[in-house]
Amino acid sequence: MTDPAAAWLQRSPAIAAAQAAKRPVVALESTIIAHGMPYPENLRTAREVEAVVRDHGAEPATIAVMGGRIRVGLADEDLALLAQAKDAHKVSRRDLPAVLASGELGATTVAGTMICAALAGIEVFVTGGIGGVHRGAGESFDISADLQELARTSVAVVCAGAKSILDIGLTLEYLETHGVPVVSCGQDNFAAFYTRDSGFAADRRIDDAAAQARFIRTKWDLGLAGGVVVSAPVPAEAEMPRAEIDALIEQALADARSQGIAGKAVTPFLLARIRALTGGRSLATNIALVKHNAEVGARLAVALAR
Ligand code: PSU
Ligand code: MN
Repeated sequence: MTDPAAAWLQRSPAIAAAQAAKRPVVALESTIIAHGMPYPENLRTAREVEAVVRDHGAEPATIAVMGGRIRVGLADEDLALLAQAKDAHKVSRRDLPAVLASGELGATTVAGTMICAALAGIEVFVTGGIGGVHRGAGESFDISADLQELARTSVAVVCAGAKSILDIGLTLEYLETHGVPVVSCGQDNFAAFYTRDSGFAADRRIDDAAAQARFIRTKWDLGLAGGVVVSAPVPAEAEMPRAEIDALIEQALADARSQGIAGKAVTPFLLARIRALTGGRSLATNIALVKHNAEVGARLAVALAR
């Protein structure tokens, strides 16, 4: 039996070679490039993050939907195209078949990238922050599809926690309900993206990559499908002051409400608004944390490949 999904996947030569040699590979998302950061910082960051993964012994596979294929591993000109595209779809589970079938350009979210990584046999994925339960979700029902994906798709997701544009407590409750372990690396508490400490404990602290790999392999050996969240706090020197960022997040949330922003537009709107309100300082923090996550993720991929 041939796998019908294989026809939709296209690996770069570097990724095909790495996988044939059983070398470690780290998946990277593309929504952060197309919708999460402005040009040209997005392109520079995408290149730098790939370099960090390579420097730590793994092959980076940035994932996007291009020309009717799930592209696993992008050439530099593809990264440049994505970074400047005005018309890239934001591709989560719901959007993937339509964007693929139509041949349009798609940037994959955490959920979308997890699906594609799993199809391509990649176990580790590095991002900035995961989506979660939005504040006020009791009314809006706005819960990121990232959480459902973590519940079902077996990929380890390295992130700097979740932003406090979200309800972090409810996000952790949701992950617990769905059996998704949250491992913290370097501290006891779950990280809060722009700041190191969310004030909420992770399930477990595991600093060492080999021990993280042993834990994750055990979960999957037992047939417990689904992801694992690996939270790594932003490096202290790049952290934003908590009181300042919290106030700006409140303002961004109020702006989203008054402008009637809904659905998949909410997260990109809030990111852009926070960037403007911080005069770009949130972007520097964002870049620093993604690069740090790339290091943590590459070490984990190396350990899992042993
Ligand atoms: N958080 C960030 N930067 C991002 C995202 C989240 O700090 O770019 C993106 C990720 O791709 C994530 C998506 O999967 O936003 C979540 O969107 P939503 O809330 O619509 O599910
Ligand atoms: Mn949403």
